[in-house]
Amino acid sequence: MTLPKVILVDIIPPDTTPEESLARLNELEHLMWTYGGFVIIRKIQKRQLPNYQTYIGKGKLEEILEEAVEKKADYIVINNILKPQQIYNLEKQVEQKGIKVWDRIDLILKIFDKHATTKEAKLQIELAGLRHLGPRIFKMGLDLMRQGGGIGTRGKGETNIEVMKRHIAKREQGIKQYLKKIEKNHEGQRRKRRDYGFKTAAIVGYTNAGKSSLLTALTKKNVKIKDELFATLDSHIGKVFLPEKQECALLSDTIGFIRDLPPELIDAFHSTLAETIDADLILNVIDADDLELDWKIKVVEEVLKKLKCDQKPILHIFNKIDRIAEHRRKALASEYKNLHPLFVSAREKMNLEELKQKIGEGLT
Ligand SMILES: Nc1nc2c(ncn2[C@@H]2O[C@H](COP(=O)(O)OP(=O)(O)OP(=O)(O)O)[C@@H](O)[C@H]2O)c(=O)[nH]1
Ligand SMILES: [Mg+2]
Repeated sequence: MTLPKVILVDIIPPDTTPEESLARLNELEHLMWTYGGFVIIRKIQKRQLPNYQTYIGKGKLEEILEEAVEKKADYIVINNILKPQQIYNLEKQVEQKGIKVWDRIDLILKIFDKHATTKEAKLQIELAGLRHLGPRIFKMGLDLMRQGGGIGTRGKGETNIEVMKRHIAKREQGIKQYLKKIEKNHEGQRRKRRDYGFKTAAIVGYTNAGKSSLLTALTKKNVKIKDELFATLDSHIGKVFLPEKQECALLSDTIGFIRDLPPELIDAFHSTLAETIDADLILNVIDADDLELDWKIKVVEEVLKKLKCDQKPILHIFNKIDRIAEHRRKALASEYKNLHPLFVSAREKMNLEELKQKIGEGLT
C-alpha cells in the first residue's frame, strides 16, 4: 500500500524560537505518521495574524498550491485550528486536483477514528467531528444553493440546509443521549467500587508519555502500548497492591493530552475522562527523555484545570529514566524540585516500589 503524500504547514507568530517551531513541526509529523501519511514537504509561515479568508497568507499559499500540484500531494495539513470557512475556502482551490485540506483537529480526529475500538469511543469521536465539521457541511449546502442561482430555487436550497441541520442536530442528540446512559453506568460502577472501599488514582499525561506502560507495569493489566500518539482512547482500570498499606487501590489509564486540544473534544470525551475527574489522586506521567517536556507539563496542567482536577493531590512521575543519563536526571530533579519529581521507568520496572509507596501516601 502506498502512503498518501502530505504537505505540512505551520503558521506561527514571528517571535517563535527556531527550537519551538521545529518541535511543533516534529510533533505534527509524528501525528501524521501515526495516521499513516508520508510527509513530502514542511512549510512554515511567520505571521502575526492569520489570513481571514484562507488562514495561510496569499504568497505562501500560492507557493504551497503550486508545489502540491507538482508533487501530486494527497493532503495539505495545517498545524493550526482553522475556521470551517477557511478550510472550505482552501479546499475549493485544490479539490479538482484531488487534494484534501485538513487542520490539526481534522488530523487528530482521524487518528482517534483509527484507534477507537469501543462504541463509546467511536460515538465520542463522531460527536466531536459533527461539531467540528458542522458549519462546513452547512457551507457546502449554501454553496449548492448559490449554484442553483435564481430566486426560484433558493427556497429549495434553504430547505436542504434546514433538512441537513435537522438531521445533524438529531444525530447529535441521539449520541449525547447514548453517552449519557454509558456515563450513568460508569457512575454506578464507580459508586460500587467506592462502597467496597477502593480508592482510585488516575494516570494522566501528554500523549506517548508512557501512561499505559505504567498501568501495565503496576497492575499487570494488558493495555495497548505503542510508539504512536493517542494509542489509548478508552479508559482502563487495574488493581495495584500497596504493600505498605496491605491493601489494593485502583489505577485508571486514559486518553493522552495534547497542545491545542479543542474544548469540544474534551466535552465529547467527558464519559471517558470521568474516571480522571472522579479520582482521589492524579498520577501525572512525564516523559523524562523528551526535550520539550517543559511546555508539555504546562499543557497537562491546563487540561487538568479545565477538568477541575488541579486541586487534587498530584504525583509528578518522570518516566523513561532508562533512556536518560545520570546528569540529566540530576538536572531535572533540581529544575523541577517544586514538583517533587519521582523518577521511574515503566518499561524497565525501575523505582516502582517507591512509586507504590508514594501512591499509598497520596491516597490516605
Ligand atoms: N525506554 C522506555 N520507553 C518507554 C517507557 N515507558 C513507555 N515507553 C515507550 O513509550 C511509548 C509510548 O508508551 P505508551 O505506554 O503507549 O504511552 P501512553 O502515554 O499510554 O501513550 P498514548 O496512549 O498514545 O497517549 C512506547 O513505545 C513505549 O514502549 C520507559 O520507561 N522506558
Ligand atoms: Mg496509552
